[in-house]
Amino acid sequence: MSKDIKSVEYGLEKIFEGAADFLPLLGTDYVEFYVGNAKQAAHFYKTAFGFQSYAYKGLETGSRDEVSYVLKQDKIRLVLTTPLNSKSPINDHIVKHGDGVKVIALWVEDARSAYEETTTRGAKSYMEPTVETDEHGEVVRAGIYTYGETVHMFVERKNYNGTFMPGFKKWTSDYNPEPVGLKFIDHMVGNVGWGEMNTWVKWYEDVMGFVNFLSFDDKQIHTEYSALMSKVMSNGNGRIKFPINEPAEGKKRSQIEEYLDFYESPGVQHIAVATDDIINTVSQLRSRGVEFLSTPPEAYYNAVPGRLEAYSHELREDIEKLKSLGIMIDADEEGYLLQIFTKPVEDRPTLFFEIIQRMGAKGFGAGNFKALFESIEREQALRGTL
Ligand code: TYF
Ligand code: FE
Repeated sequence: MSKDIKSVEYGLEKIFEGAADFLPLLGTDYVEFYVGNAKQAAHFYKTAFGFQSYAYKGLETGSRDEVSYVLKQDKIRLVLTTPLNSKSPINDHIVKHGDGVKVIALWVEDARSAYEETTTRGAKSYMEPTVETDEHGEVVRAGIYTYGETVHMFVERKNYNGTFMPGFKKWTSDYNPEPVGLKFIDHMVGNVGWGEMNTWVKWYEDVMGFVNFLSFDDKQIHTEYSALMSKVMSNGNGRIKFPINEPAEGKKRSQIEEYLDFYESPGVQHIAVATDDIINTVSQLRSRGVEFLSTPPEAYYNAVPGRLEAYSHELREDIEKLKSLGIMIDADEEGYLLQIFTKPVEDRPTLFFEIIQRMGAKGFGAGNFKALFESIEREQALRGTL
């Protein structure tokens, strides 16, 4: 694993050396999906993933062209948006990409400054600073484009104490499935085209002031059949982490290429959500019908104790339970991590979720890449896309 770590110490309080402070980010504010049927998507994320009803806008609130459901689980907010007529530009997004992530919203102190600092550094504007108000105060938002048609929205809410945002009403429902223990977004990964990874690495460095703190090349990320490259970008306080993947030549089709073919452009590949009890979270998700990639083979689990011993970490969880749920284990100097990946959550093989529990480790599961990618290839083979 090649590490160009420029940080003194990774952590919420420590600022990476070299990371610029012209764009202070407080965290992820929300993730907005454009979907074909927001009502049904909301039901799915409540029933299957344990999200809670939070806010709503639609015909009842005076929104004539689109409907949005906001779901919440601990710090995570998902917004599911669908058009109400054929004139909405949201239709074009859905026609081209299918259901997918349109907006990765970032929580800031000052949205005008965030817009100013990034657009003067070359960001393409999506939305100029816009103030929305209601009786609970004001929210200021501004947006810039990143890869593909994906957008970063800067959200300033220091003068707002209502539910979510002006234009939304609180959404209460009689149907409230239990949360499954999802806490916050650990990282969100973007897939970009052939030869474009370094362009986007530089974009995150120059425009957003991020640093590249981990890199994996195709010699590290490959199976017998396929390959990819990945670089992890982080902001200065480490709260926002965006790995960027690019396909690489292999004997067969890279999973990144498959994504690009079906999403028909670069876009968000996976959302990694953190839990502090992955055994319970994954048991719940499985019983609610969430589909995960096939379980790694016996040989994978046989190698786990050695991997942990190499770094003198003691596994606190029961390995038999992890194995029966298909959860993978990776270790590095600082600790270990537990992770598992869902199958794509729509019919196109595009967006999927990762469930992750960090036990000190700050990496991305490089030791699991081979088992993971072989599992993805088994799915690709079934789809005839390998
Ligand atoms: O975010 C990561 O880097 C890990 C591993 O196509 C990964 O979750 C990397 C590439 C990929 C799927 C998972
Ligand atoms: Fe990941």
